[in-house]
Formats: sequence, C-alpha cells, structure tokens
Amino acid sequence: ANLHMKDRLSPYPGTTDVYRTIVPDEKVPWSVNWPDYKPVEYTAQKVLKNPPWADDVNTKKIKHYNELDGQIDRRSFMGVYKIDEDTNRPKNPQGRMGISGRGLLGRWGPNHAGDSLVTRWSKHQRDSTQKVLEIILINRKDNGRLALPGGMIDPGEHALAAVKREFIEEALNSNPDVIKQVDKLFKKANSVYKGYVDDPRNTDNAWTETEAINVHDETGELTKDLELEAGDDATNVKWVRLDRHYNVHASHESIIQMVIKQHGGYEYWRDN
Ligand code: RP5
Ligand code: MG
Ligand code: MG
Repeated sequence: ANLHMKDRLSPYPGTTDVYRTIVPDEKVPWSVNWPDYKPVEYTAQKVLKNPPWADDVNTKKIKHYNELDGQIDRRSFMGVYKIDEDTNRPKNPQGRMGISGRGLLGRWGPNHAGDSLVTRWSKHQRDSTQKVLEIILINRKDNGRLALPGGMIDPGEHALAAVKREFIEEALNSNPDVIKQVDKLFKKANSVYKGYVDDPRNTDNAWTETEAINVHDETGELTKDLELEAGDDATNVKWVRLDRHYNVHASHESIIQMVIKQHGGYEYWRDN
C-alpha cells in the first residue's frame, strides 16, 4: 500500500463535520491533472489565533520556503516542495489530501517533529529462540492511539533535544529527578528515520515530518529503574512487547519495523 492513507481519512481530527474531498489514489499525485479538484478548506481556530507555534494565515508574508527562515526550519526532508504561485501556499509533496489550509498544523509546509523509540530486549518471550524487542509507547490524548513519544520541534531546537524533551514530558511526566538517567540513556541515541509522517492532520498545504531517534538499551541496565508516568499530551505509557501488530498512530508502525530489523528482533509481521 502506498505510504499515505491515514492522512486522507475523515472527519478531520478534532472535528465532527470536516470531511475531506475524496481523492482517488490515482489522482493523489499533483502530476496527474485534475482541473476541477476542489479541496475542503479548513484551519483550526486555535491555529488562526496566531499562537507562537503557528504561522500567519496570510502566506504572502512567508518569504523563505524551503529554507531556514530565522529559527523556523521550512526545509523538507523530501527535497524542494512546490509553491502554488496564486496562493503562495506550499504543496504537500505526497500529493492531494482533499483538504486545504493548515488544519491543526501551525506551519505552512513541513511541520517538523521528533520521535523517540526507546527499546530493550523483552524478558518474557514466548519462544526463547526469538529475541523480541519491547518499546516504550504512549497513548495519545487526542486520539487514544498507541504512539511513539514525540512532538513538534520548537524553533531553533535540535531534533535530539526535542525528542528528549518530549520523552520526558510524555513518558516520565516531566519528573525532574530523571534528567541524569535520561541523559545517560540518550547517549546511545541513533537517528533511524528522517521523513514524512502519514499523520491524520496532514493537508494539501501543511504536513508533518519527523526525525525518529532510537535509544536501545542492550543490557536492560539503563532502563530497569525508569519510572514510566504519562504526562502532557499522553494519557498512558508502558513497555510494549513487539511480538504482534498494534494499530499505532500515523506511520509509526513503519518506523518501529525499521528498528526491529536493525536490531535483529523477531519480525512479527512475517508470522501473522
Ligand atoms: C506525528 O505526530 C509525529 O510522528 C509525532 O509523533 C507527533 C507530533 O505531534 P504531537 O505529538 O505534538 O501531536 O506526526
Ligand atoms: Mg506528542
Ligand atoms: Mg508532546
């Protein structure tokens, strides 16, 4: 299946009545001509209120697409994205989403996020010949889904710093006593993915991209006394044994599978 399906589901997250214009798979690419394509226009009120994390509604004010715009990183991991010359709005490199505007996303164009994949070997595995990875996952407050702890990178923030910050906020409830332990754990950080996220909030003109960072605790020593406690925009947090498929948020499944392959863990998707 092609990479992005979840970003064309309806109703739009946070609404009950915003339904995306249906875009048949073959008409997703902008390269396919569709002169009477009419996407629904939607931008959430909280975005239109101009919070510090959101751009101005008037795209004419944006002069530095595809560049570092002051502290705001408007570059895409997927290369140079096109700008609609009439509206000066960026065009989602993955194609038509059936919705224009920014939805719940603050930035026109790429909205950069960071994700953490904190992994170790599971002890209690069914089949002792198979090494099964386990990972720390949260339940998101907005859609209840299991997800990687992660969040948007603040202007000027480095990806690793953002990933650590979001991990502490969401999986350790900003417990001040864990900073040293987390710093030690994240010394083993390894960037495993930089790219598009098939996030249900994506639109024609605003989309999420992430840098996913794996922290693997080979011996289990670094995480054995980690006291998980959900906080911020997470309602729950737990170690999840990766011995079966879970319906996780956005395209986190594909990133999790990358990490399992890298460590030689049990590839559950092959057996069931
Ligand atoms: C996903 O949304 C990213 O992969 C990241 O996990 C998350 C960032 O958004 P919030 O957690 O801030 O909603 O696209
Ligand atoms: Mg988050
Ligand atoms: Mg967060």
